[in-house]
Parts: sequence; C-alpha cells; structure tokens
Amino acid sequence: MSKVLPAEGGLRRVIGDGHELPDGEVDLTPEQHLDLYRDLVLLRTYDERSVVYHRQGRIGTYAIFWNHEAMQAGSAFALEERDWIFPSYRESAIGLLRGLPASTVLSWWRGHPAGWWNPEKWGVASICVPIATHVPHAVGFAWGSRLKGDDRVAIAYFGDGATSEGAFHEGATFAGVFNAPAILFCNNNQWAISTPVSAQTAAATLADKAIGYGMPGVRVDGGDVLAVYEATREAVARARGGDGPTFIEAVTYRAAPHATADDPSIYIDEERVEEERENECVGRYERYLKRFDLLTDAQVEEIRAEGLELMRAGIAEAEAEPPADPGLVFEHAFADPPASFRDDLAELRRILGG
Ligand SMILES: Cc1ncc(C[n+]2csc(CCOP(=O)(O)OP(=O)(O)O)c2C)c(N)n1
Ligand SMILES: [Mg+2]
Repeated sequence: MSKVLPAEGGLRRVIGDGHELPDGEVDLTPEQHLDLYRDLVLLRTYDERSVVYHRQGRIGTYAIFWNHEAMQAGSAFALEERDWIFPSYRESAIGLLRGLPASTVLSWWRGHPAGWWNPEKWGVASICVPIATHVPHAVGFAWGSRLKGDDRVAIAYFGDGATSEGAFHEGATFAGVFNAPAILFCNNNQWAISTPVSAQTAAATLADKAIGYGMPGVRVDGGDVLAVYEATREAVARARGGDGPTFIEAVTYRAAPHATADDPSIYIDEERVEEERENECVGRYERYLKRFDLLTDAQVEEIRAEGLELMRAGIAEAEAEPPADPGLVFEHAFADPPASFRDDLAELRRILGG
C-alpha cells in the first residue's frame, strides 16, 4: 500500500502565475474562498504585528511564520471542528482560526499564564517547543479517537528538522502500524535554524520517508494555499475513511529569520529569499481570487482592517492582564520542593522588585 502520491519530483499546485502557468480550480464556493482568504490575512496580520510588538518590547522572542500562512490556513481549512490540531511554535497562532482569542496567544509569547488554554475547548493542543515531541501525542490522540469511535482526525505540524528526531520516528512508526487517523504535516522551509535540509537526510525528498512508515507521502507547494487545502482534504478523507495516516511535505523556503533572536544573513541564500518574498503566499492567493472575480480591493481593505483591529484589541487585552505571580515558576514541579527553591524565589522577587 505504500506509495508516493502523486507528483514525484514536482509539487502539487493549483494557483498559476497569471501568465504561462495556468490556474487550477478547487471545489470551494465563493464564500469559502473568502473565508480562506480571511484566515490567511488573519495569520499574516498576526505575524507582522507580532514582530512589531517584539521590537517594542511587548512580547518576548517570537518565531516568525511569515509566508508559512498558506500551509497553516490551507491545511486547517480542510479539517472539521471535531478534529484536533497539534501545533509547534511555528504555528503558534493557528488556534485563531478556531476562534482562540489573539490575547491568549500573545500572552503565551509574553510568558504569561493567561497564554495557556484548555485544548479541549478549541481542539488545539498546547504549542510544542521541543522539536517533534508532539508527533507521538497527535498520533496517540488519533489512535485513541479511533478506539473510542470518535471519528476525529489529528494533525501534527512540524518542520524539516523535526524529521530527524526520534520522536518523529516513533510517532510515524506508531501511526503506520496502528493505522491511526493522523496527518503528519511537515513544513519544509529548508532550514532548521541554520542547518540546511541537506544535512537532515540523504533521501531525495522528505516525503520519501513516508514509504518506510507504510503511509503515503505527498509533496505540495507550501506557498499555494489551495494545493495545501486539497492535499490535506484528501488526507483527512483517507484518515476518516479508515485508511490511516498521511505524511504531507509542504515545500517552501524560509523567507524570514528563524525567530526574532536570529540573524540569518550569515547563512541564508538572500537571492532565494528575495524570490520567495516576491511570490509570497497571501499575494498569490489574492491575485488568483481577483483573476476569478472573487475578491475586490474594498474587500481586501476590509479584511485587513478586521485583522489589525483584532490584533490591536488582542495586545491591549494581553497587556491588561495583572502581572503573574513569579511563585508560579516554582510550583507544580515537585511534591516536596527542594529547600533551595525558597531562596531562589526570594531572589527572583527581589530582582523583580516585588
Ligand atoms: C528537542 C529540541 N532540540 C533542539 C531544539 C532547539 N531548536 C529550536 S527550533 C530548532 C529548529 C527546528 O527546525 P525545523 O524542525 O525545521 O522547524 P522550523 O523552525 O524550521 O519550522 C531547534 C533545533 C528544540 N526546541 N527542541
Ligand atoms: Mg525548518
């Protein structure tokens, strides 16, 4: 049953370039197209504002996802409400697409306890910072859902670097063997901070790895929101129909620093970044929709303004949270905390001026 689908070498694509490359079509209504565009712009606005908030000292170190929005919005759009999302730090704001308040995610980046949420309420697990450790979580969740007859699919998002981790291997093996209704969604942005994808594997593509786990591997243009949507929709149907997991490799090139703490200029291919920025995913979809008369300039303005307003309100709400008790840092780890904790906490309070 193992097979690489369907475009060996090439990447699945729907959106054309308005010139030689023709547009494909997907089975979405005009309203759904607009909803998907709204999701894309919301994530873009979240990301761009977050970089500004970081520069202003209002949030901490931030993992930029500029031009990763199509992978996130396109795949999430293919899910049902009952399906669960297991994000990494790169998809920190994906919960917004489920109605999670912006203030909550901004609080997370402020290191504030208001940044935690109940995963069950939104179908979105906590943001995973350790690389790939959420892959077994998602797969276990999917398998458990199947045992319970819940008909839920779980999707785990991770990067190219994550495919070298033991936890990825364990999760993928488990998913294949137990036929779990899981989607392993790899954002291949070709960098793990400064380590290139060529140092992660000698395989021709990351999707090739799927063969070894007994699941289909699909390669898709990560900047094409409609191709991502279609590939994920097929994976969801396969999972829900009892045919097990799919590995999706969405290919892009990281066009922003790894995070606000990174200086990529010493390792990245600037020309390639420039190319990627010119062909970034929000503009690509915007031009596609306009070619089909599905989007007007007035709607673009309105949707952008909505996103900005949501962020303005979100950061105001996050900043209105009373400061967290530093004691929380020391709680919930030990039943009998070591005596040194008392001194550490006292010192922390002194440093914070409390
Ligand atoms: C287990 C573990 N090892 C190392 C790190 C440090 N680290 C943070 S991000 C990162 C790179 C991950 O790259 P990739 O999986 O390609 O995801 P991307 O950041 O490109 O989305 C590393 C090594 C970590 N967070 N967790
Ligand atoms: Mg990467």
